[in-house]
Amino acid sequence: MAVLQPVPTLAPAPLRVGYEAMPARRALAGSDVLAVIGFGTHTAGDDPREVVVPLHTVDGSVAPCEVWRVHGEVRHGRDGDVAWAEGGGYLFVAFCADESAYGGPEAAADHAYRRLLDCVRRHDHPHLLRAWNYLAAINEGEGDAERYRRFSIGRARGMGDWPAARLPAATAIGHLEGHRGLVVYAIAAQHAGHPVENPRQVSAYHYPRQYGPVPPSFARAMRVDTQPPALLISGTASVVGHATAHVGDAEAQAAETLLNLDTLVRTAGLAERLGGRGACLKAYLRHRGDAPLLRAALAEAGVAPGQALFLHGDICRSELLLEIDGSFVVA
Ligand code: 3EB
Repeated sequence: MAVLQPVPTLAPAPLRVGYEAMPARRALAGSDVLAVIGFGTHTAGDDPREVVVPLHTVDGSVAPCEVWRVHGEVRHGRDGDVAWAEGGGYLFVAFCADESAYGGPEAAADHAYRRLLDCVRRHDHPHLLRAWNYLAAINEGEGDAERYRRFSIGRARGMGDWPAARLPAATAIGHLEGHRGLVVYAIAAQHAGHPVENPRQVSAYHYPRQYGPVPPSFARAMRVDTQPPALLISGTASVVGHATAHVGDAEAQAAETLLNLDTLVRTAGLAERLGGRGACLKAYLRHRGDAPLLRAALAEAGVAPGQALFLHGDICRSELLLEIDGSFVVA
């Protein structure tokens, strides 16, 4: 009887990310560049790999670009209202639009996710690793009418029957601009990542009814088993179980958030310390005045100043004063 030989599977090459203090057009010159994320209110150029997130740094300084690189040549293009870039086993997809054209955050998120997932499937990179969502006035509206909840309902509808076990790590933050620009972008891969949940927290996709009619669609983190491995960490805040901890106390929220981040990194089996090699974090603050205490807490956790970008934005629960996402941690 013939012995079946195992089919050799090509190990995916690592995805790299870092903050680079240069104009986007210079960063885009690299043929290995999958995406360049800028922060501010300037308009993006024509390159489909560039996205501008309408958030300012807490001190008003010019933000560096967040540059994502792969091993290999990147091809890019546009498919109607979705921008895409593909290379090295990864796919970047982005949707940026004025949500008013869809009548609000719910319909806009529904449309954005439908279009982005269509693109992910068409490009044969079916494993969604990480998604970022930025919308205006995220806490406006009471109860289930809150804009974040409407966004979350639309996102869930747009994702259709996407299984909970395959949800990406994600961030959802409110911007403070007058316009109703919705920015959604994501990274997908040919190879599956491994979702990581936080044992200190209820999985967001199991949140009880009190947080909205549909639970938010995201995993706490996504481990990518490249050599070296990587961890894409969702927006992480002062949530214990499913409750907001330390309402009104930014310092205690910072400590709880760092404990949640540390728990995720350890649960994923990666780095010893949060500020290890390759950490690239974004700290979002509802009040700019809380930046010094968060900087001090991050320094204490071993995060170097250049590894964290501090942005002024609203968190999706009005009692949350700050949130941190760890774009990447390499063991
Ligand atoms: C939380 O832990 C905070 O809706 O995509 C964090 C990260 C949060 C992502 C999302 C929401 C989202 O529940 C909120």
